[in-house]
Amino acid sequence: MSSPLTFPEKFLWGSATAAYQIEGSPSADGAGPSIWQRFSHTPNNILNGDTGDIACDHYNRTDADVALMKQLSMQAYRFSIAWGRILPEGFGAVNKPGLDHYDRLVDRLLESNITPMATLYHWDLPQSLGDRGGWLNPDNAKWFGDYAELVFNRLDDRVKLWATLNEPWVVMDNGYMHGLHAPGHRSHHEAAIVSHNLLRASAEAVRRYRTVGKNKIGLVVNLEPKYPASQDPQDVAAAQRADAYMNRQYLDPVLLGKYPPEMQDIFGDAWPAYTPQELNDLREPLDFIGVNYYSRGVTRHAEGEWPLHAKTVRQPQSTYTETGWEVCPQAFTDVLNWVKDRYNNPPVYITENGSAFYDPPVAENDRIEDPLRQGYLKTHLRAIHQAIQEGCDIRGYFAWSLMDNLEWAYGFSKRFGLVHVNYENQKRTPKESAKLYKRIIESNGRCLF
Ligand code: PNW
Repeated sequence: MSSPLTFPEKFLWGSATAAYQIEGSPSADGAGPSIWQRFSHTPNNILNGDTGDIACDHYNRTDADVALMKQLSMQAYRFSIAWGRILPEGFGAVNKPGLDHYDRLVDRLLESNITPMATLYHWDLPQSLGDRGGWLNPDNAKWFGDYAELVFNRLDDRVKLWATLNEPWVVMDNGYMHGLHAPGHRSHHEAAIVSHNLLRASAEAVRRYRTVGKNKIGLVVNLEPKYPASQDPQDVAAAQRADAYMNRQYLDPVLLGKYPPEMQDIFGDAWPAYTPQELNDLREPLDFIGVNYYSRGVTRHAEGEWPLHAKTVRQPQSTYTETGWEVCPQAFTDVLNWVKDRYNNPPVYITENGSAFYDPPVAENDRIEDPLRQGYLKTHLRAIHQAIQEGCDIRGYFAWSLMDNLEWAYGFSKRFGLVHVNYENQKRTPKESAKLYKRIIESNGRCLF
C-alpha cells in the first residue's frame, strides 16, 4: 500500500510510442513492407495523404531520442518492434540488421537507466502476411509465435517487460469492421474471425515465452467504460453490448475462459460456436494486463448503428479532445476498479494514456504552453492514485506519447506528444506538459497533491 499522497515505491514512470508512428525509414536495412505502408500509400486512407515514410525519423535518431527521455527523467519506455524489420516476409529468412536496431535501442535505454517494455505487434503486419489474408488466416497465430520467439531469444536477457498485441479491439474494429485502419476492410464476418485469431496469436506468443523467456509478459487492451445514457432498459442493454464488444471481448476469454454472451447478439451468424478446447487454448496466464485508457462512452440505443445498435452521446458539460474523446478521469478510476473486481486484481500497467489538443506554435523562448494536456495528465494521474488507494494493483504509467507522431488515419494532424515535433526539421521541443511530467516523476507523484 502506498502512503496517502504518493505512489507505490517501485511505481514505474514512462512514456510510449509505436514503430510505424515514429520510426520512418520503413524499408531501411532490408525491412519488408507492412500493411500500414500499403494502406498509407493508397489514396484517401490518411488525412492529407500523410505516411510513415519519414514520421519522426526516430529510426535514425534513436540515441538523441533516448537522451531526451533521460533529460525528461523518464524511468521506462514502451516501444514496439516492427515485425517486417525482423522477418521481411513475416516468416522464414531473418533480417539481422532489423534485430540489431532494436538490440541497440535496448542497450541505449539500459545505459540511461530506462526500463524497456517491448510490444511485439502494434498494427504493422508484414504485407506479405497481409497478402495471405492477414489476421483472417488461422496460420497467422503460428507465424506470430515464431516471430515472437525469435525476438525473445535475442532480447529477453535485457527486456524485462513484454506485450504481445497492442489493442486487439482496434485491429478488429478499425481494421476489419469499419475500414478506418489497415487493411481497410468492412465486414463483421471477417471481424469475428480476426478477434479469435488475434487471441490465438497472443496466447501462442505467451506459450513460447514460457519456454524461452524469464521475465514478464502481458496483453495490452484499450478499455472504455460504458455508461447508459438513461435508465431506459434499451439504453442499459445498449451500454452492456458496447461494454462486451470493447472491454470484455478480449479479457474474458483470456482471464475467465469464455467470450461474453453478447458476442452472439452483436455478430449474429458470423459468431462461431467455439469448442471448450478452442476456448481453453486462449486461456494462457499473463503476468500483467496493459491498460490503455483515453475516454468513456455514455451510450444510447440507436437502431441503425451497425453492428451494436448503440452510439456514444455527447455530454454538453464535458471537455472533448481533438480526437473527439470526452475527458473523464473518474471513469479511469472506475474502469481500474472494474478490472480489479472482475478479474481478481491482476497486476496492471497503464500502457497508454494521453490527449490530443491543439498546441500553440513554439514561442521565442522555446516554450509550448499546453494547459489542457497538463490538466489531462494531472487529473488522470490522480484518478490512478485513487484506484491504487482503493486496492488496485497498478505497477506503472506510460504517457501516450513521448512525442507527436503519425496519428494513424488522422496523419500528423493530431498531436499527442509531451514533446513537440517540427516535421520540417525534426526539431524536438518539450512542451510544458513534459516539464510537468518530469516534476511528477521526480517527486513520485507527490507534487500532484
Ligand atoms: C491507441 N478508440 O489507439 C493506439 O495504441 C495508439 O497507437 C494511438 O496513437 C493512440 O491510442 C491515440 O489514438 C486507439 O477508438 C485508437 O477507442 C482508437 C481507439 C482507442 C485507442
